[in-house]
Amino acid sequence: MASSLEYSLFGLENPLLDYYIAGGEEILAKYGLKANDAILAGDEHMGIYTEACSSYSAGGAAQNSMRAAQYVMPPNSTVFTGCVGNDKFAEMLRESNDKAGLRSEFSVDPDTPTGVCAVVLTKNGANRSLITNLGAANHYKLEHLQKPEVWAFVEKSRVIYVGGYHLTVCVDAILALAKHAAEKNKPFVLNLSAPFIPQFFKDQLDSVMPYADVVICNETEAAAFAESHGVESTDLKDIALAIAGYSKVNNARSRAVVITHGAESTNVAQDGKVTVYTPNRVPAEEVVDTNGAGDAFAGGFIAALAKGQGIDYAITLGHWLGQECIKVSGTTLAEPKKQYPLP
Ligand code: 26A
Repeated sequence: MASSLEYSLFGLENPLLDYYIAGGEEILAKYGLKANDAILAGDEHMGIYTEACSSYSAGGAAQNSMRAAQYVMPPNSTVFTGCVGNDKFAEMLRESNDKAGLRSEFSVDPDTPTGVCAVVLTKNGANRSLITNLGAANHYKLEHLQKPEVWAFVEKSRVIYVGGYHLTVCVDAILALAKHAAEKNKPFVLNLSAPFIPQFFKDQLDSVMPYADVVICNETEAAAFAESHGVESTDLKDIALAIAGYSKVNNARSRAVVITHGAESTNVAQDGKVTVYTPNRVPAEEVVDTNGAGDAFAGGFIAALAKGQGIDYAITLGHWLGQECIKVSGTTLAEPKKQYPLP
């Protein structure tokens, strides 16, 4: 029998293949990159995709979150869309999503290669620099989302998750999902994704923000939001309250703003107050690399919402998946699956 959570979680963003580059610090210097950042590749960065690659794995921030969400949900709970090319990398993404139990509903642009993200790890994986060439992911269109066979999954969903990185791609598709969520009173969850989104895609972000029932970001994205939106404080609690107070379309739900901060406490603002949640520390000797920790956190958070759980549970499950992610290389989680220790 199908579970009552069947396709309860719908996600949209950029399906990317992560391309791990060997060479750390030297590569950062060669291409003028920051040790911990996420950027869109400019012409000056294109050479990086011809550097020696140590491994490939499925990436794309929201696609990672959706795989993480599926990790703690019954089979067939999650479906993800975005645009890929007609190539080997697209096949690798489909295979990896299939393996994780995440349903891929990709649109295919046969003329453009699947998007790639060069990942440069330094300081034993404590820092990661992400340089994305969106390729086909940049060609996602509203028409694909509106196809009856795709929109049926939107209708079926209980929670909708959009990675803010998609604000550079197709705001119309994001707004269609956001409006559906508001009409049907489903939680619409938006991740700010990277500092460059509130900095350089402010108008796009501001057009979607009124629909966001939950905003997830980390401390650097929160700071970038504050700076671009005239929030005169560097205190994460003040920023969380300011984002929560931004105008809202669906007033049947008050907005929750979740600001993660690595191993430090997570601040959650809702209804004019801030609650602080402290994650368990992963002992240093167990940390393999922190790439994808924030994606895994978001995955746990949205899985909990789809299961009908409240914020406390969602944060705790998010913290657990984030911790499990950093104990494993890349943006993946341990196989065979670990069981979430709480009921
Ligand atoms: C538009 N950009 C820059 C991006 C990304 C991205 N996912 C979607 N759009 N830049 C990096 N990532 C993904 O972030 C994950 C780590 O959090 C990488 O693919 C990586 O898997």
